[in-house]
Amino acid sequence: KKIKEAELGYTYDDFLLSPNESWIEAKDVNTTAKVSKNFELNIPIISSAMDTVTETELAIALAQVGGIGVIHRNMTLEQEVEQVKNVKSSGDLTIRDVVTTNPESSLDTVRDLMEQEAVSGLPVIEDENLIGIISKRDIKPILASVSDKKVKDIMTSDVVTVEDSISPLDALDIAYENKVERLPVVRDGKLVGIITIRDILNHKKYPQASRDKEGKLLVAAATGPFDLERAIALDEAGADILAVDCAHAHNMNVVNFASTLKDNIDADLIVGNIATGEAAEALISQGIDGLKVGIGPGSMCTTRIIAGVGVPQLTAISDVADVASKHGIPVIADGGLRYSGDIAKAIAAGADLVMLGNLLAGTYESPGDVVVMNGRQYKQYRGMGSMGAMTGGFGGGADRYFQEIKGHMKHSKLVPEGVEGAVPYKGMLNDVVFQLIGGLKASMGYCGAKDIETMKKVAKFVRITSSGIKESHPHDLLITNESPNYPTL
Ligand code: RVP
Repeated sequence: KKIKEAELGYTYDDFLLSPNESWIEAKDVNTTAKVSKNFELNIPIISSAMDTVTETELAIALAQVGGIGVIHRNMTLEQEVEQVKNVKSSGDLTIRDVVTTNPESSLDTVRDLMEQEAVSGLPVIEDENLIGIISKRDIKPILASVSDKKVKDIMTSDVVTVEDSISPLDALDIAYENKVERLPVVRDGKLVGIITIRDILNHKKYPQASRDKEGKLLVAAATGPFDLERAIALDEAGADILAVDCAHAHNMNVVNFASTLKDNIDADLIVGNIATGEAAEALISQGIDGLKVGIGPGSMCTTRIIAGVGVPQLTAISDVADVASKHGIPVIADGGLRYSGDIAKAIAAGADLVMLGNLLAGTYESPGDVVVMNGRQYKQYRGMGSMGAMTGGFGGGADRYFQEIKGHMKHSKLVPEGVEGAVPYKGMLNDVVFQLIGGLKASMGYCGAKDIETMKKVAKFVRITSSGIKESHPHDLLITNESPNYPTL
């Protein structure tokens, strides 16, 4: 009876999306998606918290193009805090560590300081207050002649300053209007930083970037299901979102601890992974801000083989989304995505966005070096439940799978649920993301969906057979020129 009553579970290859009547062009669709209660992204992509996927560099690159990275936790608390801070400060329009001078300084000293620090202007500070600004241009003609003038004699005292909360566009307007290259940022007469035109223009290079209210890049960070200390430290370091990283978040100890974590942080809290509507209900009742779905679909995951447990991913997404949508909680489809078409199917099944491991591993910005095998370039990609990740880091792999690493523990005492491998080197992340989002937009055009919410509503699935899959992939030819969005391993 148990077997007879068992439901069929479906995944990406079991369906295609049916083309709909459409009044929308791919180029006009809006891919804005909610990642958690309080944060929205311009593209529906979040990177996996894995030690071969997300550290500072990838988190910055992904936030610049409109997604968000989750810094992994297979490192010490201090290292993870440092990485979060690095992402936050990288996107800050305001330079906060400013080199300054004082009114009594000699011009020789100022020139040397400018050269040493490679800056062309210095704010002048007296009794902690900003009283002027001096630039290389001001001192050059004077230094050509013998002079005993001091900073106070030639500085500009009528300084154009701005507030901390200024937008890049307003800052640019003010800089142009006043013909100045740098704008000191002042709070109660005191200097808190400086904005330069160069930084404003750099900022404008990434119009899609995911930013907080102060203009800094958004970043998420992984924490253990019971690691309150790490959660608080990451929150204080400025992480916008914390992601509880756990293989089975319907474990009731994890569920119960979620509200303790939530009560102790300002950041939004995403919890996962789950694969059923009941798990979604349980976690939502704890006040969490986002859910992560996926038990076993990951490309390097062996949970379904080792434990025999999991739910094919489209069924899991759909079951969780049915519950989450009633409460307005975003759903992240985590793992198993191989092509841009899978992203479209995940959203059509009810996900708000996708979490990518494999598709972002192997980019220039992912951790690790490129290796060459048989004349092709690869980068390492391994599961956080693999033997290497559980023993090679700081336990961030092991406790995800409720396993404990003790000093004397040998490999033979751990039961891995993931494998270690390599993926082809893919080049720069923004090129990879461009293809993925291009494919999603094409799909939304076919389905007649102007935005993600509409895609969830109007996209229709058609069930296919193994012949359908065969027909879908390129067939009956030898691929002679690999396509950037259809890699062959
Ligand atoms: P994929 O993108 O298919 O490579 O899957 C990535 C996801 O797999 C991660 O976001 C995580 O949820 C899951 N994962 C990570 N490690 C392991 C494992 O060792 N089993 N699984």
